[in-house]
Amino acid sequence: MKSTTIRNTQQLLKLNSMMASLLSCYASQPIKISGLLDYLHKHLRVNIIIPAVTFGLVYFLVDPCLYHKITSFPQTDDSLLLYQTSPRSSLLVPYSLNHDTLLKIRSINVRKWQQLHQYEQEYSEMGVDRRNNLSLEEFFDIYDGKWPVLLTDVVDKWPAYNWTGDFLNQHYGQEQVVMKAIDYHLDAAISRVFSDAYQISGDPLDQDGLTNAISLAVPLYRFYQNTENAHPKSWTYVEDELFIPMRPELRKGIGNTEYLQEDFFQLFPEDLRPWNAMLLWGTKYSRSSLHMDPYNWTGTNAVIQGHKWWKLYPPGQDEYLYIMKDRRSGFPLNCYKYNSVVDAFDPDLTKYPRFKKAVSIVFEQLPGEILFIPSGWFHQAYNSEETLAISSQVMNRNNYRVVLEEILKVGDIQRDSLPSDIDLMSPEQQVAMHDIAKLSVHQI
Ligand SMILES: O=C(O)CCC(=O)C(=O)O
Repeated sequence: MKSTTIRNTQQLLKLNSMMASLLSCYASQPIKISGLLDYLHKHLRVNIIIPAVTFGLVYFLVDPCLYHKITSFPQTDDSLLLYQTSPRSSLLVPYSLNHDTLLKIRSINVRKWQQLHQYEQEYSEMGVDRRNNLSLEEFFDIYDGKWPVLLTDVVDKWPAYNWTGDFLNQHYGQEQVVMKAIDYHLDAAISRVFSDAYQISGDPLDQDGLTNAISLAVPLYRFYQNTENAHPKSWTYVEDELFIPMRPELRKGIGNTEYLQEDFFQLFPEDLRPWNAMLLWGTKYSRSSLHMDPYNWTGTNAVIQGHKWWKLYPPGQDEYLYIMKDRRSGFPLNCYKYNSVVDAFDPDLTKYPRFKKAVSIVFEQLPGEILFIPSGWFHQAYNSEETLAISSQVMNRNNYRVVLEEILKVGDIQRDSLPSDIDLMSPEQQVAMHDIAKLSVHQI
């Protein structure tokens, strides 16, 4: 037999992809090794035995079930997309996200992309990359579900990019919004200005790590009039999940982007889909709580105006983050929410000493940029000036398993009511087979 070595990247990658298919087949059906080798030999026209075995070993050493090639998705030219779901992660048993595994997948994909590019592409390992013109394939391989990224050429195409405070105030000034108000000293301007507002959350309290936080319903113009009065210990933040979704003319202002097009939440009946355009309009010094998103989805945050600072905590640090237990999100399906009692931008280290050990990546987000936050990452945003932004989320090939687990955790859908062959189905079928519609609507 003529022995040839693998000469170029394309061959290598093709073999890579075949090995991935082989592994996914391995999980579900017996393999006839001799037939398989004939097949590979015919198609690659090289002696693939040694490299194939080497690759097989490497894959098994990294993680025997890292790769699952899901054929039901549209494939790119060379069918190289590898997905991070595992054929052996049965929906019939609890699942937890493994950040180390995801980093291994990422680093293998980084090598692939470094080979594909003729130049050296640096991917950040301690910070966040700013990217434009990013292909969908590179997005799924390197970032989605694995590492945060800022995209700089998405938001500027949305009509919403032209929204201003004046525009919102002019058209919606009289409409009620949900607004968080913080007043550390209670005697500051804020408690006087909003003393007649409808209070949603009861007495001021230390809420989600923020001292003396109250949640109010106020006409938008009241917030707008008061934006200049912010103080480091006294500020306001419109955080309204429903304001945009309830106004189709505003909802339309948020353009489609290819990175969010695959969204399995759209398979849910409309009344069970999480609202997906949260209005975030905050004064200087305002901030979110430190939290991980409900459903553990991939979160997005598009800054229209202003600047945000972020602290993002890679998964696996729960012991340092002082996470509140048994809190529910209030979204349809009412999945758990995961909020910390620590304000990462002003932590009380005497009260929460373990927080010192938490490692985060810190960066600034500029107007016109959209941030993608992977499942499992705790995060907190701080508006260093008055800032207008919209957050959203997606459930796709890279996080659907994690999101389904969150839905199962709530317990409205019993795991043992799932069909026994659910693991053999495509992700879309699995999501639909949860039959969120029938199983939960009756019980909510
Ligand atoms: O911009 C912010 O305040 C953070 C919003 C956020 O983290 C979210 O919507 O999950």
